[in-house]
Amino acid sequence: ITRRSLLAAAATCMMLSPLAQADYKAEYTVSTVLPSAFPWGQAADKWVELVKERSEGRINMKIYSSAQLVSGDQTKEFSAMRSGLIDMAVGSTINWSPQVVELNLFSLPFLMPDHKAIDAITQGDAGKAVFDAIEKKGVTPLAWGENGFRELSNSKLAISQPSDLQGLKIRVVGSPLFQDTFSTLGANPTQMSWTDAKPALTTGAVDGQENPLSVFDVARIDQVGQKYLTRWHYMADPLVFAVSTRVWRTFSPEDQALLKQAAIDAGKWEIEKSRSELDATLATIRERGVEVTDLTPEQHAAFVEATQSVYDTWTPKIGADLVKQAQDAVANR
Ligand code: X2X
Repeated sequence: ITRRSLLAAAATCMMLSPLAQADYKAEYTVSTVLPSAFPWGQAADKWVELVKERSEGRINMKIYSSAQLVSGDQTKEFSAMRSGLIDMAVGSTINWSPQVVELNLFSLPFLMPDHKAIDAITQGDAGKAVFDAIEKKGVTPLAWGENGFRELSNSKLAISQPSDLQGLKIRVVGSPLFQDTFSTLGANPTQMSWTDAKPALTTGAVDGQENPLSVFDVARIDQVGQKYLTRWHYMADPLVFAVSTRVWRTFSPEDQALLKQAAIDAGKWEIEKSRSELDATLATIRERGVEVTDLTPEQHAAFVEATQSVYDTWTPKIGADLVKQAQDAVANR
């Protein structure tokens, strides 16, 4: 290596990022499953924008949506972040739950009846315990966002009681917990990625799926034969803004604080925005001819009762203390 080529290399580095610290990357990868048309993608957009602005262009992040950094396999996102293949992510608790068993907390059926219940968990001691669990696995969590309450759609019938699910093939993703929830209701759950979900609905390989209203709306799930939608609010998946801990350690304390505060602000903004859009989204879905079913308190209670076995199986895995902490937070909200 000549002195001249070293100088040339140094000059190139400086041209790429004149103000960056020596060990900073010119660009950091940010993984998401859903792109900018969805609240999830908008949460990531906001984070990137705030960081760029507040760091005056020193820290640049680039979003790779549709879980493309893990070839569409959203359940591999966490492992890829842990190993440093992905620098950062705005990810769903569902997709990370295969690696962080505590994240199954949010998938326990009917644990969280409303938005206040979600906040009581994420903003309290249970939320801190969940963040500790993520941290122990080599990823640094910074803030919460929201994918939303997941409602059940299908192509066959209006579902208002557990027996209506008998024999229905339902697409699920993430954790074996979902196999248990839908099996105990008499359905046939099939695990597949989001990339495969719409084609499977189109061909009728599956009869139904569950996702937040915003996802049903923006992805036009009504156009793939999903005529019935039951607003059963059986669970909600928060989003987590996070950085691979290997990457996190390379930032100065000031920039760590900057990244974290930007994530908190972006998450708050996205949670408020997505909640405020729910009524309009529901109206749009109805206008498209989808039959929407709301449960009576009795029907709701029947679903709660029918899924109790999921708690028996999963409470010991998630941690009895954490489940109790979350239930107390919900009760005292
Ligand atoms: O795959 C899904 O259903 C989605 C997009 O909601 C998640 O990534 C959890």
